[in-house]
Amino acid sequence: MQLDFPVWLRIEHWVNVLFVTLLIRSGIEVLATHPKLYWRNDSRPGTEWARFTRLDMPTDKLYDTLDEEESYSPVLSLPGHKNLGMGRHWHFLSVIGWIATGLVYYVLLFVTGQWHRYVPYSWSIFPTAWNDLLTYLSFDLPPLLPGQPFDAIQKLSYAAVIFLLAPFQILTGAAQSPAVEARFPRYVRLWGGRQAARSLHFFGLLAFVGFIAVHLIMVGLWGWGQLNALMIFGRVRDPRWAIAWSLVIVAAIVLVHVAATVMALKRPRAVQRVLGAVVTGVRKVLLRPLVSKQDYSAAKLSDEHRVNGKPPDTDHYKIMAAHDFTDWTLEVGGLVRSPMTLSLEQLRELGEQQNQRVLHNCIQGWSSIGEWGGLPMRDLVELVEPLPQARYVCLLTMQDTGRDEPSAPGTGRFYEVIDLSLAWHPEALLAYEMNGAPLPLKHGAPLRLRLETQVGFKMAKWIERVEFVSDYSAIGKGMGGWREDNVYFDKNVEI
Ligand SMILES: Nc1nc2c(c(=O)[nH]1)N[C@H]1C(S)=C(S)[C@@H](COP(=O)(O)O)O[C@H]1N2
Ligand SMILES: [Mo]
Repeated sequence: MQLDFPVWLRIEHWVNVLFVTLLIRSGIEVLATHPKLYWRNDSRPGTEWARFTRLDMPTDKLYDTLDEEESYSPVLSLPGHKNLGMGRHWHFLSVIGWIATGLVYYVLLFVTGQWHRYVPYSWSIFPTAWNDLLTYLSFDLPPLLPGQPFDAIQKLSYAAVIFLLAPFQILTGAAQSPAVEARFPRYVRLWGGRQAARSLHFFGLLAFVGFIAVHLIMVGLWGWGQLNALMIFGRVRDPRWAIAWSLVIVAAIVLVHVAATVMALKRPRAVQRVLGAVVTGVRKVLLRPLVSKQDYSAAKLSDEHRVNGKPPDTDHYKIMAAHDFTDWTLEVGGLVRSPMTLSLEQLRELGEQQNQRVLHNCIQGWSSIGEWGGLPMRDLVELVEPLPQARYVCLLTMQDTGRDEPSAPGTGRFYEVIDLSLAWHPEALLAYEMNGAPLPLKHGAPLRLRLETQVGFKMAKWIERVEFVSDYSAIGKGMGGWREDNVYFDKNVEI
């Protein structure tokens, strides 16, 4: 009887344990930043079908989704304590590692013929599995399939995890990428929408946790030492050795988790730089080429578009608002041939107004659909004629976070830097209208950015200056935006 597991499979198994557990903990961190699940794309407050928070939001004043964030323990989430930026870096690094491991696994499974063990190829496995279940329920162990190391239930559950659950998590994960959603809106509809994909991704998490729990119990029942001997040495050996080695391996995995957590909490900038570089490399190849093709129908517009960030709390801003921003001006300068200062009126007359009905994706996980009207970025770029050295566009806002958002983990003027190449995208928009009316104050009046393949934080609101630059390392803390500087988000955020 061929019971042995080839060495590649044993290595794959333990590497997989590492990545899946990293994915689970970092995924919980991502969930913590908006611990509510919805079915509908508008993520309307109160319509969540599940919530993992006790925080209640005020009804009498403006709150934003940053106020809804939860702080979980580092034991549960990677790294815990409201560190979405770090959680995402670990999640995406692990996704890359996990998918790479999975691809190698699939290939080797079929090349070596091991697939026989994992792919059910006869219907008779179902009645056998039913009998096995009855055996388990009478607290007995069922027989193994002839010539195979598993019983029927085991075989079916491994097949389900390998060929259904893992692809399901990848597909529902991809359905949450704003770039994928912007380019393939129908694909997201296939899952029932952006929030349904997020909810399903959560079910996938539960399924993985459930599988791991049952798997561990079963290994315990069948004999921890015996089965670990097979998965570590590839053959039956003294179970005491296997138990010792299994503990060493588990300890090593725990050590990686502890190191990842401690690094994220103590050296977030280093983690951001190193992991961000890896993830950005992959993201730029896979997602950067995608261009938004969204055009939702008017009926799909969210009655209530969620908000992030609090408006400038100054008399100057309030007076401008009271005057419908007739005394506001936009400065456009930096590395351009023709710098200009534009009033709102002039900006409106500069080019033809473009309208787009699109899904907004906050990095925290909520979404809403809105219609935005304004001047395409490329019209402005063509007008001011950037010099050849210009590679980025920096959007400076009137919002001082220390003053306007005191609970924010940072101070200073909110700004964001985008790659100049993104400014040419057909749906890169300097919006002055929302849903057919002048931009509301909370959504960034008088001017905000729309960048439909990126997550929401890049779309600076309350803009007053647009600067073309060759380098952003001297702006703020040099990471390419206020959020990048202060909460360690990645600068390239197609997911
Ligand atoms: N100036 C400024 N712009 C900002 C923010 C902010 O805090 N300050 N938040 C960003 C984030 S995180 C998101 S999700 C979107 C939210 O846009 P909305 O409030 O119009 O939905 O604005 C972005 N623009
Ligand atoms: Mo956001």
